[in-house]
Formats: sequence, structure tokens, C-alpha cells
Amino acid sequence: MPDLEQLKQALIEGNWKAAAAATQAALAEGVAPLTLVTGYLVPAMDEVGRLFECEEYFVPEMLLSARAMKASMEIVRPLLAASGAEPVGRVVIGTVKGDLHDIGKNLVAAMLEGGGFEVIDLGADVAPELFIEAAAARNANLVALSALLTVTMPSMKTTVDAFEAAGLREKVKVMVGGAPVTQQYADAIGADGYSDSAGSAVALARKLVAA
Ligand code: B12
Repeated sequence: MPDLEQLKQALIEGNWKAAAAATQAALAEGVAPLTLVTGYLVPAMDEVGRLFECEEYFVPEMLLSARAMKASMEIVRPLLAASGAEPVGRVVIGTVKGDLHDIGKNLVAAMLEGGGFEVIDLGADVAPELFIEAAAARNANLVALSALLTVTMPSMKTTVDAFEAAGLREKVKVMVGGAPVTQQYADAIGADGYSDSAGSAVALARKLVAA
């Protein structure tokens, strides 16, 4: 068994080269890609968040950790997405306007791809009109919104409302997620679904497009 604590430590220290090397080593020794993500990468970022909260880390340290996470995810992502299943739906995904956090959104996108969805990823800081444009142009049946900041959560509601105003709300299901988002919030803004992790997002997405 490889020393996976080293991988976690590399993320916390923001050392992308060590993170990439530890990821490769773990995969070579047969550790499942999803185990790497849920057991080590995500907990490492949680620890980074805790260090930020208690003012041991500041934005530059968070950025270095995010870069290390990205280096790991670039290796893991194709493996998560390599299921080869039939397309089960078309999803437009993005982080809402004002919010630059894209790691969780990228993970959800990779899992949805792995779960057989065609994924149109609009990136981060996405305005409501861009979600609408992409959903209409690509005939999507699902829209997935991510927010990591309490101050950008209202952009989720603005986006749901914009779909309503554009007359497209009946055509797409909307699912929301991100650390500060809750089922209660999803219900309050009229979203169709909420999930707290990339893994359960796939089951939710399947349920929503089948409904
Ligand atoms: C890395 C990071 C950054 C990086 C982001 C880099 C990037 N490319 O994403 C940088 C340095 C840019 C950054 C900036 C800021 N950040 Co920041 N950041 C983080 C950190 C440490 C990790 C986030 C992360 O990637 N987690 C790992 C992923 C895998 O988890 P996740 O995003 O939650 O996603 C999972 C689920 O939520 C879910 N999910 C996510 N999206 C979706 C969508 C759908 C549809 C579904 C179903 C599920 C789902 O599935 C994912 C996988 O399981 C968090 C702390 C934390 N633990 O969350 C703070 C944190 C989010 N940041 C915070 C803050 C305050 C900021 C800044 C305002 C700091 C500043 N003073 O400038 C800025 C804001 C910039 C902006 N406008 O967006 C606060 C937010 C507090 C709040 N509740 O509002 C946090 C919580 C830190 C803290 N504890 O205080 N940040």
C-alpha cells in the first residue's frame, strides 16, 4: 500500500510536483481513482480550508494547494470518465457568477462524464445568460450549478429565475451543489435537486433526467 498520507500532505503544502508523483504512484499500485479523490484529495482541501479559516493560510497558500489538487485531478480525471456508458443526458455545468472556485465543479463534471452524460462545461464565474445560451444551443436537459461562497449562492437563484423568465424552465432540470449549499436552499430557490458530493451527483442527475 503506497503512503497516501504523502499525497494529502503534498496538497496541503501546495507542492504540485509531489502531488502528481504521489498520485501516479498510488494509481500504479492499484488504488482506485475514486478512493484517491474522496479519501485523500477532498479531505486535504478541507484541511486547507480549515487552515485558511484559522488564519494560518492565506489566499496564496490556497492557490498553491488548488494547483496541486489540479495536478492530481488531471491524472485522475480521465480514469473517472472512462466508463464508456451510453449517453444518458446532456448537462450544462458551471460555477455561478462571481465565484471562481472550480475544483468541486470539475470533479462533478468528470463524474457525470464517467456516468455517461455529455457534459458542456462553462467554467467558473458564469453569468445566467451564458447558462441559458448554452442550454438552448446544445439542447441540454440538465443544468448543474456550483457555488462555494455564501455571497455567490444568490447567483444560483438568479440563474434559476433567468431560466424561468426565458421560458426554458420546463425544458431543463436544475441541480445545485457546493459546500455552503443545502437541500433547504435548493428547495427555497426552486431547484430540482441538491447533492453534497460528486459521487451522489451522478445518481441525482440520472434520477432527474429520468423523471
Ligand atoms: C481552493 C480554495 C480557493 C481557491 C480556488 C481555486 C479553484 N480553482 O477552485 C482560491 C484561492 C481562488 C479561493 C479564493 C477565495 N476563497 Co476559497 N477556498 C478554497 C478551499 C480551500 C477549497 C475548495 C475546494 O476546492 N474544495 C474541494 C472540492 C472538491 O470540494 P467542493 O468544492 O465543496 O465540491 C464538492 C461538493 O461541494 C460537491 N459540489 C460542488 N459543486 C457542485 C455542483 C453540483 C451541481 C453538485 C450536485 C455538487 C457539487 O461535489 C464536490 C465533490 O464532492 C475552500 C475550503 C473548503 N474546504 O471548501 C475555500 C473557501 C471556499 N474559500 C473561501 C473564501 C472566503 C475565498 C475568498 C473570498 C478569499 C479571499 N479573501 O479572497 C476567495 C473568493 C474568490 C472568488 N471570487 O471566488 C471560504 C468561503 C466561505 C463562505 N462560506 O463563503 C472557504 C470555505 C474557506 C474558509 N473556510 O473560509 N479559494
